[in-house]
Amino acid sequence: MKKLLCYLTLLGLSAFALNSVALANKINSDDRLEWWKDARFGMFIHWGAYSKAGGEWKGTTDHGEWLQFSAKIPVAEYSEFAKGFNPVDFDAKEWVAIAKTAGMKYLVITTKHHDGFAIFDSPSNEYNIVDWSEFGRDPIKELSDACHEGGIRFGVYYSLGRDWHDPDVPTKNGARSNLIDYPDEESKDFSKYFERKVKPQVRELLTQYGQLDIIWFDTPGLITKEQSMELRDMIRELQPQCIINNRIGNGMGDYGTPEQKIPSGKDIEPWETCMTVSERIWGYNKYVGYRESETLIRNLIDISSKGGNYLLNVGPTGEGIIPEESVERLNAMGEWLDINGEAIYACGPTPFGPEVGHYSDTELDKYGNPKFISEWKWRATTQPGKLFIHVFEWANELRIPAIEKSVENVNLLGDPDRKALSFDQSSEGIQIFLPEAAPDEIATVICIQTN
Ligand code: FHN
Repeated sequence: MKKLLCYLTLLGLSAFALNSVALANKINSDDRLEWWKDARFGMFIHWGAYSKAGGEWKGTTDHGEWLQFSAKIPVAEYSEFAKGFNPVDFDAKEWVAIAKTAGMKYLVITTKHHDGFAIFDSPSNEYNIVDWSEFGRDPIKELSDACHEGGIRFGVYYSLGRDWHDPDVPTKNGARSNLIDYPDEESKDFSKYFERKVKPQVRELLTQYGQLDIIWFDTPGLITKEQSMELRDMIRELQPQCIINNRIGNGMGDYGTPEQKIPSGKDIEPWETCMTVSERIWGYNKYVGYRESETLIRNLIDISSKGGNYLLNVGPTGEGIIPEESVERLNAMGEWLDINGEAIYACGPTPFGPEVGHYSDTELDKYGNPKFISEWKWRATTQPGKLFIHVFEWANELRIPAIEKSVENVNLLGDPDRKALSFDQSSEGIQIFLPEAAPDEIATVICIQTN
C-alpha cells in the first residue's frame, strides 16, 4: 500500500512538473507582442527574381513582384529568367544599417512570393536561390545574421495561397492562379501543395535562421482552418516567441494587417499598416514615383496615434541595392525620430480621437457609407505622465480638448533647453502659446507633462 501511495505521489508531481513546463512555454499573444507594440516601425522588403526586371518586360514597364502573372510569362520562361538572379551587390549589413538609421526596429523580407521562387536555402524544393540561380548564396541566412548582430528583430514573409510555379494552387474563381501552365483549375489540390511545399518550407524558415520574431503570411487564399492551425501549432512549437500575422488565415494570428491605408480610428486589436515607400509597387520598378518624406513621417505619427505599427516597404534592385530614392526618405524619417522618437516608441494612442477627422454628413464613400474626412492639424500620443502633441499645421496658439490630470509643464520636445511654454488649462481644454515659427515644418512635437 505504501509503495502504491509513493508511486501515485510521484506520478502526481511529474504531471504537475510537465504541466508547469507546458505553461512556461505557453507565451500568450500579449507577451509575444510587447516588444512589437513598443517598436511601432519596421522595414518591409519585397525582393526576388522579379526584382531583376526592374518593372520592365518586353517593352511593358508597369510590373513589380507580380511580374510572372502581369506579363503572362510561362513557368519555363520565368524559371530560366530566375536562373539569372545574381544580386552581386547584396550586403545584408548595409540593409540592416539603413533600417537602423531610419529608426526601424524590425524587418520582414519576402522569402517566397507568389512566383514560388524561394530566396532562401530550401532543401525541400530545388526552385530556390541557392540551388537554382547563379547567386548560390543564402541571403536570408546573411540577413538574419545581420539582424541578430545589429539588434533588429527578424521576420519573414511567405506567400501561402498563391504560387504560380506549383501545379496545385487553386485560387478563388481562378482569378489569381497560373492558368497559362495549369489551366485545369478544378484538378488542383491545395493539400498536395500544402504538404509538398508549404509545410517543409515553413519548417525550414523556423529552423535554419536562429530566432525568428515574425512570420508574415500573405494571401491565405483557399487554406483550410485545419491547415492554418497546423502551421500555427508548428510555429508555436518551434519558435514560441514568433509573432504571426492574421494572413495565416481563418481568423487566426496575433495582429491585423491593413494594407496601403490607415484605419480612421483607434482599434483595440493590435494592427500594422503595410505601405510602400514608392507610390504603389512593392517590388523594384525603375519607373515608379515615391511618396514624400513629409507624408511618410506624418503617416508614422498618424498610425502611432491610433495605436498601430507602420511596416514600410522598400524594393531592392536585382543587384541587391535599396534604391537611393527610398534611402533618402528613410534617412529623413530617422532624422525626425532621432529628435522625436520619445513621442513614438513605446507610446500609447491618443486619449482624444476627434482630431483625426469626422464622417461627412453629406458625402458617401465608394461603398455608400458616410465618407471619412481626415483632419491634419495635429495628432497625440502618450507616455505615463506625458501627452505629446504632434503639430502639423502651425499657429501661435494651439487649443486641445480638456484632460483630467493637471498640467505641470509644457515644452518643445526638439528644444534642447526644454524652455517652458505658456499655457492655460481649464475644464474647456488646454490653450498653449507657441513661438512664431514652427521648429519643424513637417511635425513639431509639444510635450505636456502632467502630475
Ligand atoms: O499580392 C501581394 C502583393 O504583391 C504584396 O506582397 C502585398 C503586401 O502586403 N500583399 C499581397 C496583396 O495584398
